[in-house]
Amino acid sequence: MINMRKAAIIGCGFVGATTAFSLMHQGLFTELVLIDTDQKKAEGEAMDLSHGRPYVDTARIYAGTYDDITDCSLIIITAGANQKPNETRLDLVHKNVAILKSIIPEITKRGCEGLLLIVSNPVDILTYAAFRLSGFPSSRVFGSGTVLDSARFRYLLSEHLKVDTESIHAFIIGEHGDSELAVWSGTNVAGIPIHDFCEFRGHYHHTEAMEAIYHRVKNSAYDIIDRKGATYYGIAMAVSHITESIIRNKNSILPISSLLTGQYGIRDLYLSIPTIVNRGGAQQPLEIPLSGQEHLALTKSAKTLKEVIASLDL
Ligand code: 6V0
Repeated sequence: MINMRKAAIIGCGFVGATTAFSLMHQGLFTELVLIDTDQKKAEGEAMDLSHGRPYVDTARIYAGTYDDITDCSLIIITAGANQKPNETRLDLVHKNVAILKSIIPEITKRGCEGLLLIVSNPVDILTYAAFRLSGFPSSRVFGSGTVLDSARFRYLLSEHLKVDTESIHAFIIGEHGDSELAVWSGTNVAGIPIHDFCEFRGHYHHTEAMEAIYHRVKNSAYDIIDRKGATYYGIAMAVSHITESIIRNKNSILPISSLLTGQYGIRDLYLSIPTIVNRGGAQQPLEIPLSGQEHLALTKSAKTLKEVIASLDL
């Protein structure tokens, strides 16, 4: 039996602990289990977080074991090495696939029926690995994908145009990584195509502005890691946002990493395209319109990921 108000976080480093903090504030769960190979770290985080319980409408939060997760509705995996300066996400692949191979059997052998949300990097490859290793249907296995990148994109556009992020409709799709792309052709502000809106706001150098914004989005993690060693607040809020869509059964359209089954001519690969998300997980990856150039960039992104997957023993 699944308990919709119970979730687990596996990996209690920067991202896991910050995600727990963010989820506590949302009040979606009555029970939150923290698991880490470093049991003392998980205990310390659970103790620290629990001391805030009088101030939030949440959750018993505790350091647990895999036996505690059998009835969880959602298992968030944030275990694994993070990027060091000058490392790409793809550099982490072998270390983190090995870690995933130790985690997934612990989940499957307990007959857990919850959803798996993968956050560890390289997230698209690890989500594919989790799908293959778990044998779960693809709707139950998905990654945080480019939800964070799309938030970064909307934030930068909102600063550029001086309008609320909520009025900006824009997606980053493809790999959560160096080959991701901005869907400029569909970007709009309150339904007004982006270039027209830019001109309303006095911006006319579209090519330069698009280049600059895209590069800031793509390099955000490098820029943050360079300054503070890791990124975690933004991703924690992105994970909470995805979680809310699941638990509140919202049918939100989010660019999570989901299994492509022929969309854009790509199949048997996880990458991010806008997908309907609800209580059942990743319901329907949507083939949104792309320009010819964007389609080409997506195909290239897919090729990069396929090459990495081909080098793995899954
Ligand atoms: P961290 O602070 O080093 O924490 C990793 C944690 O995982 C540590 O506490 C480890 O003890 C634990 N761990 C390692 N192996 C296992 C295991 N087998 N079972 C349980 N726990 C284990 O890293 P941080 O929290 O900064 O990053 C975690 C992962 O998230 C990395 O792969 C990052 O690259 C990735 N990120 C993903 C983002 C995204 O947008 N998808 C964004 C930021 C980071």
